[in-house]
Amino acid sequence: MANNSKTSFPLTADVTAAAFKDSILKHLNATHGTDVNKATNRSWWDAVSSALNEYVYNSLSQTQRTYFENDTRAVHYFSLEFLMGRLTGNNLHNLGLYTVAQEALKELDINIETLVDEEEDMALGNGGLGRLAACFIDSLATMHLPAVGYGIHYEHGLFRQEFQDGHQIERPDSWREYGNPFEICRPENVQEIPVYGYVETKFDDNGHIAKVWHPGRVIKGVPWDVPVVGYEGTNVNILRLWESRASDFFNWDVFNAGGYHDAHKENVESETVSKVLYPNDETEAGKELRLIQQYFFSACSLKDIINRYQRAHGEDWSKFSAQVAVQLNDTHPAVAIPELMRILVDEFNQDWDYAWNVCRETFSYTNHTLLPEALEKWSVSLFEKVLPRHLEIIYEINRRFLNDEVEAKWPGNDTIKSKLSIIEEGHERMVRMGNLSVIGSNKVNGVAEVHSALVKSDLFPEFDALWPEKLTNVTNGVTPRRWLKACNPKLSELIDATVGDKWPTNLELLRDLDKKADDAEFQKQFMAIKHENKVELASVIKELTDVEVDPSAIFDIQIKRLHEYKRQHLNLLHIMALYRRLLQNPDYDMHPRVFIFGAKAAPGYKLAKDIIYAINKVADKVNNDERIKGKLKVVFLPNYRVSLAEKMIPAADVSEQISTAGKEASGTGNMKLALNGAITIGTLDGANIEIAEEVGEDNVVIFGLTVDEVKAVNKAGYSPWDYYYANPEIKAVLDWFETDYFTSGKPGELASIKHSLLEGGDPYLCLADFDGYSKAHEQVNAKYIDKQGWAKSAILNTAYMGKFNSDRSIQDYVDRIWKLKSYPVKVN
Ligand code: CR1
Repeated sequence: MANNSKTSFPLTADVTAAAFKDSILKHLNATHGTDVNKATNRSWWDAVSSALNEYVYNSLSQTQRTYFENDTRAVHYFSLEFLMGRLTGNNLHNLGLYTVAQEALKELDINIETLVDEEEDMALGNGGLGRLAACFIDSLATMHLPAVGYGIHYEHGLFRQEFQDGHQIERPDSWREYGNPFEICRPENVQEIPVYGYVETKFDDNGHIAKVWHPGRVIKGVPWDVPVVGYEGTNVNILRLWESRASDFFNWDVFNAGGYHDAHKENVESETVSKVLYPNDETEAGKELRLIQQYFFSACSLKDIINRYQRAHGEDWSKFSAQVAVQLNDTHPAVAIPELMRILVDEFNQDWDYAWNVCRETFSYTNHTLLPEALEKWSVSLFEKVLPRHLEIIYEINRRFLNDEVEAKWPGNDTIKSKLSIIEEGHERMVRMGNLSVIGSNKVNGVAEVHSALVKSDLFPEFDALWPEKLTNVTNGVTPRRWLKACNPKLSELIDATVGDKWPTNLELLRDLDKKADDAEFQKQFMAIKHENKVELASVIKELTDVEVDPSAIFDIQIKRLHEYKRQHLNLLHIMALYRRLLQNPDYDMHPRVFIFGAKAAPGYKLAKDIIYAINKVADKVNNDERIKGKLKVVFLPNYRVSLAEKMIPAADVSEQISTAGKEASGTGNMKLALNGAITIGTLDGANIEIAEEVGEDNVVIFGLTVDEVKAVNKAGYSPWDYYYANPEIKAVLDWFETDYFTSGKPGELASIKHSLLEGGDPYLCLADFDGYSKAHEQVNAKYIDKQGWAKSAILNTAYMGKFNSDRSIQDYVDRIWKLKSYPVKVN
């Protein structure tokens, strides 16, 4: 009987579907005040979440107790973004309760998939950086490591994307409009955060200088805890997200002096801090509010950490850095460095040198990009206005660093001093958050081998010379729990049956699949699953875009933020070239292809939005052109997000990873797609290089300029016009943009793309790489036609992705940076 099936996980081994069903019914009424007759999907979802939370909270308490009793060293992952996606399915899977819940719901006549579709994505991030943070906290919990994620409890996550006549429209995202069953408010841990105001210099009784900051406003930080359930459920860590509110005590003054309206204005301004996530990705925001967000969550988190530390160690700071590691996810939380200095020096009267050692041992920094426009800088005047005391501290950090460390290494060298200074001189003086992060950290890492090498050679060469041990690499990874087990149940089952079910915590076990790569029967099963996943995606495509696609075509997928360096427009140029070839020669030899895109453009990034529009317009034309007999289809799925990625990735045949070499720090979508058996067409950039090394050159299709060649081309003086005149196909396709072929009656609507690639200088070398890309696609086509060859390559991609497990990344962080010990909670 279905009722009696049990889980294989220790904590939930005795949970039957019948018991889980009873628990759902109990919570439907006792927790959510409704009953089977009235319950909506939302109520059922609430009830399932509550039933699930019984196990989560139990493990959460036990985990916290274990860490406390062992006085464990912990890592604190400071990140302005956590792109969590949905939690219900993930938590059920990680607790081993998915099948049990599925059966329980079936008896209640509810389809579990419909139910988990009720949940809004928790989209508190933009792209790779935020999703990486989410994968990392999953791995930390799974590996039983003491860790807290710290971030902002945004009221609105990344905007919801709609298309109107092909144009991107941004709508607000309200992920928790009616509450969220997975978060717990913790009023006992509220913090007060001062901002603005001025600094007073005082002399104490001994004639020592003391600095007193008189803030202009105080913002209240209210923590919300999201339990992070490790695989098998024994350890549950927390993600603590700060919501800003107006501070009560401060408001009284305003209220008494200025009356209701002023007090209300204060409220609104304070609450604005956690209102929205900045939707920019890899571009600097440069806004006062953004700096306040960064300070607000860093300061709340440090106070929280110090409170916890003081409960065990009082004011003995000598053990602080032994207990506390803080990882700065990019420079966004770098203001935590002067904040910890301020706390130690101003509030706890510690000696500067002593405090500085504590800081440097506590912080480490991950760099996620080399793009100059993403390297954060704040004007000195803004800093002075918002954080006057921190600016003074930064000046002092900088003065000591330049006078002592830089002077000792390069005596009298002002050129190097001005390059390494935290302050950039110029008509507007700027605070360089990258330099601050390197100077205040113990380790600095890039996120893939090639990227880390470039961080050393191009971005921070002098820092590397000064501290040869400081700069290091940790290649990114993705959690196989969400990105294979949960999102691709059919393939997971086949893998379980082939190599056993231990792979979700030891992805290297997939390597054994290589023994089956030539086995015709296994190939058939593997490709049959891919086909079923494609059938499912085809119905999602139909539902979202009304376009019919044939699941036996090649599904070629590019999913990532829209950015010139990621070159969705190179993909588009090639699609147009294929279209043209088909028009010119209806017998043009190609297996039917569906090009599928998913991407959001930053709302202020005009060209990125133009590229979305162009893809949608070309799609319209191509999809409705009977002359090409359905050989080519193009779809752009709206509102790309984690939950949509989970539907797309299992259905991909081809993974587009085509950034200009040297620009994509790592990429993580490339790993997810390959793990699910897609074959990469890619440049030698970021983690593509390591993926190619792992899966072997027969199982990827590499093209294009290398990092060194890109440098050489730019040095020699690149002219896109040379390619325009030399290659008639490039010329024809670019000229097409200026006609009204795709925008009937409105010629020139797509001209900005041509313009950026010619007059604009083609900064990302699309035209230089076009020919290589086009030939690489011919290779893909030939490869696909060889059914067995393709199946073998697809299997080997899955088999050889072991390295790209985020557990391996976390182990590297532990070994090279955090030095943590694991504390598995004992199961009684
Ligand atoms: C990089 O562009 C990388 C992620 C995670 C992004 C991408 O290649 O995989 O970080 N960088 O490391 C980023 O968002 C602000 O920088």
